[in-house]
Amino acid sequence: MIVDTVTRLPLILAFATLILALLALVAPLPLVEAVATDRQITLDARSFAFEPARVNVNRGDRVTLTLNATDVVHGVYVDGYGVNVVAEPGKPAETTFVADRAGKFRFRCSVTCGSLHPFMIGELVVGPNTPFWRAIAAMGIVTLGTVLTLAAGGRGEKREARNV
Ligand SMILES: [Cu+2]
Repeated sequence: MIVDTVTRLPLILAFATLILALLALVAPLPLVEAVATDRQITLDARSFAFEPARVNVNRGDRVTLTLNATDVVHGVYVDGYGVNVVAEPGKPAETTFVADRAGKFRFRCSVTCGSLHPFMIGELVVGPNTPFWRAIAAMGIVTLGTVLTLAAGGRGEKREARNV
C-alpha cells in the first residue's frame, strides 16, 4: 500500500498541480477590489483633440478625471459610464467615478466647440487586470508542480531500484 502511494506520487502531484493551476485561472479573487487604486487623470482639451487621447485604467480603479480646457469651453462625456464634465478655459473641472466595467469606451467632447467638434474623441481603456496575474500564478504553480513531480519520480525510481 505504501509502495503503491510512493509510485503513484508523481501522478498525484501532477494531478494536484493541474487542479491548482486551473483554480488560479478561474477562482473568484476577492483581492481584485483591494488592488484597485485611485487614479488621477488630467485631460487637456483643445479644439479639436484631447491630450492624452487614450487613457488606461484598471477595473475597479477610482478615477478622478480633471478636464482642462486650454482654448474654449470643452466637455468630456464618457460613453458607457455616463460621466460628463464641462470646463471653461482656465477653470479645470473634475469628476470622480469608479471604472467598474472592463472594455474600451469612447469619450467625446460634450460641448459644441467648432467645426471639427464631432471628431474630438478619445478612448478610455479599462483593463481587466487580473488575467495577467492569474496567468503568472498558474505558471508558477505548474513550474513548482513539475519540479516536485520530477523529484518524487526520481525518488520512486531509486526506491524501486533498491527493491530489485
Ligand atoms: Cu470641444
